[in-house]
Amino acid sequence: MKLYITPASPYARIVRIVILEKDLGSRIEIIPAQTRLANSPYYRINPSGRVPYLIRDDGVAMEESALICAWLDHLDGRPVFDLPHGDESWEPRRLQALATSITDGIAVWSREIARAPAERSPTLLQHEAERSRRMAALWEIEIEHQWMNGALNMAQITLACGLGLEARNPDLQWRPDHPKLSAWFDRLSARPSFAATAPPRHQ
Ligand SMILES: N[C@@H](CCC(=O)N[C@@H](CS)C(=O)NCC(=O)O)C(=O)O
Repeated sequence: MKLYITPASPYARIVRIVILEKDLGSRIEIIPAQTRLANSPYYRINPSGRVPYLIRDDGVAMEESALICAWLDHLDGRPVFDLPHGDESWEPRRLQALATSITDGIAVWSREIARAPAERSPTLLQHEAERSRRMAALWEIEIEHQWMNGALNMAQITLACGLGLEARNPDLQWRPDHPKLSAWFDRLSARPSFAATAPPRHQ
């Protein structure tokens, strides 16, 4: 199989972590893609131009990190990232939504910072900076939830990949005033699958 990524993409990192956690590394070639570039040859492979993008052994291709992770998790018939059933699923689903929400905002912000200074929208930068501040304060409370502290799950992976964009965005300062979130993040970041996929630091 082939997985198209960019080294800094939090969504591609979510999939790369699942690949390592499920010990699928030898079955999947990781290929850096050239995204956000006019006429990139990558658009002939994936018309949306987005990563992550998985081309399966049967030639069928899929995008969207949550879908790719679920598919990979089920490959060996022993999924570990499925949610509990019935009423037990609401709390995990609520936390997953919150993790995706903060990650989406930080990803938009970090993408804006990657543009040429003259092309950046100050309104967008301020909007996302304020959103991330509010969401970090919320997560300082939610991080004590048992779902965020038990066996590794997709909400934990998603949140850590969003917060990990601090390496790309010097203005993303979610740590001050959030010691519990900070300690939780540092603990998870030490896991080999997280350490091996950490985004390159912004120069
Ligand atoms: N919801 C998607 C988001 C994927 C996404 O937005 N990827 C970004 C990189 S972080 C991308 O490929 N951007 C390229 C572009 O916008 O052209 C997922 O979870 O996979």
